[in-house]
Amino acid sequence: MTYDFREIGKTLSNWGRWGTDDERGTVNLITPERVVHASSLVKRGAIFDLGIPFDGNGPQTGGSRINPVRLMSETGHDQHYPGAFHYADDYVFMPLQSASQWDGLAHVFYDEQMYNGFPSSDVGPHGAKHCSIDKMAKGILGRGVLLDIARLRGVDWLQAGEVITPDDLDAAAERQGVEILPGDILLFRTGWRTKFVRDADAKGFMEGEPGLGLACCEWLHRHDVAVVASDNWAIEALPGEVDTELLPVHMVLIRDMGMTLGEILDFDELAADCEADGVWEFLLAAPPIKFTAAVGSPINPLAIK
Ligand code: UVW
Repeated sequence: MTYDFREIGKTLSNWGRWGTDDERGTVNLITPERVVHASSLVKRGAIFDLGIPFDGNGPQTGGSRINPVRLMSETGHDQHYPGAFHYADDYVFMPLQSASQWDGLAHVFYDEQMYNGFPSSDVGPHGAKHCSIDKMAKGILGRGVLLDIARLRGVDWLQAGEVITPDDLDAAAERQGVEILPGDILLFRTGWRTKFVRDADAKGFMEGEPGLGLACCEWLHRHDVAVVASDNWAIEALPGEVDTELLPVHMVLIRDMGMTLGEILDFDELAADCEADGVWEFLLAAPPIKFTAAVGSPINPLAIK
């Protein structure tokens, strides 16, 4: 199939929708009313940790992205303070994009423009002048909905390059008896993280992946989804549908629609619980760390039912 991602992006553009100076994009759809509603979804006090461990066993294979490296600057030994006091300190060296993370709105651009028409030259060695992740400091929290595409297809995981369509998203919502509402944080499970946990094959995890096809951009726009996140590393199917473009879904969602993307999450425990109790909606709390001028952020996402 031939896709003109620029044409799709133009049709679905949210530039100007929240003002010409907006730097938050579809996160604006999480209104105070939606937050109040999301908080009402906490019924049992059950908390699900959707983050992957920040350590050397992650899926990164090197090159521009490595797994987090943590070093001890103080171990508490050989310290001689007055009285009984000892302390330990550590620090971390890591790409902000190496484990569970938000892709911010300055992370991806094309034709010299990023979301809302800000020039891509705003991003340089010192970071991003506009659309940096710290602009999301008061997010990202709202009604989360999990669509389990792997369960829909009756497999442990989808295969690399397997494209998820709008019909799949509708079919998963119907099977699960859940409705997508404006301002939702949509999580979709491909099983790709499940495969990584089972195989510990970082190269296989990063070489390709199942994920959204370009047609899902219109679906996300039509449902006024605020944020989308997955258990794969780039949201979209790889290899993708456009031979000549690396990540066309990224370009439409981030640059044209102003949508923050969540990557490399782990939904397995949550999905099993949702399958057991039939409740696929919850409060989702995943604020970014407000690194000034950064284009993304690690997250510790929690689903609360
Ligand atoms: C790129 O955008 C290059 O990758 P990711 O979506 O994993 O951050």
